[in-house]
Amino acid sequence: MKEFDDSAIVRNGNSLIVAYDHGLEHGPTDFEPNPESADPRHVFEVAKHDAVTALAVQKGVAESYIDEYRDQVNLLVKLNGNSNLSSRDDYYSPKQCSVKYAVEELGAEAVGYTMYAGSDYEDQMWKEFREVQEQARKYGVPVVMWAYPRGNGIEGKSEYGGDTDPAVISYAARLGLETGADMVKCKYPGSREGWEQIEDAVGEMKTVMSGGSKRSDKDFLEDVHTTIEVGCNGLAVGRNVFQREDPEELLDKLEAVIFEGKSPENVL
Ligand code: FBP
Repeated sequence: MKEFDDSAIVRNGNSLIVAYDHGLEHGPTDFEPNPESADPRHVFEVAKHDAVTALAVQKGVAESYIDEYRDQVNLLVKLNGNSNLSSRDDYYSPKQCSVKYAVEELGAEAVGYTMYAGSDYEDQMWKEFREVQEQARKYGVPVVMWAYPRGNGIEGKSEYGGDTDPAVISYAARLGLETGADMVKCKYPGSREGWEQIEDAVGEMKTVMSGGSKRSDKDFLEDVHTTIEVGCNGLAVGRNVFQREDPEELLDKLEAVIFEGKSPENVL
């Protein structure tokens, strides 16, 4: 495949991915703070912002809207997903779309896959991911792993420090390197040292911070800037963008922090 740095979803080594798969992952409740965000067209319009290097959506949303936005939005098709309605004995995110379909039919520039390392279903997900990664190489598109350590294998252990435990997050990130991801998307572990631990584990592989629930511009930009300072390659963000009534304003600030290396104090 062509070098990841030359791919459409990277600019000057970094990425700002707007994630909009929440209708599947969390349901319409995530659209309540800003009801117009329930309309995918609204988020495609937001993703036209210069700062955004890709929009991550599930295949159905891509099918319905991408033709209209192809020239202005780089498509990242999220290949698997898991609703809040299901009741399983452990975390599993079933695959809904093949790489072939994403690339040939939808024109995806990149693909994404959630890996719940630590789940009892981990083996099944590795098998799916292996197919995804090898097909992605065949088609020359980068693979972003949503690296989410969750499940019975870790959550019951006495040494587990919760979902911001840097030891567990960096292990999950390392699995992305080991299995051939081009980029891992990780939850912020709560500190600069925590993100350094992630960077120490992943070699040259790219990392992006996962946005999380909506917080103030200041708090959000400080976390983003902290990660960028220690080697992170950007952000994959959903709620902090589409739950705002004026997402363009935040995207302007994120552009300055992620691509121009500015500090939050300089942009707020
Ligand atoms: P946010 O920035 O809103 O956290 O979105 C990133 C993301 O990974 C989405 O792609 C996904 O829908 C959601 O978070 C999953 O969050 P969680 O599994 O923590 O509920």
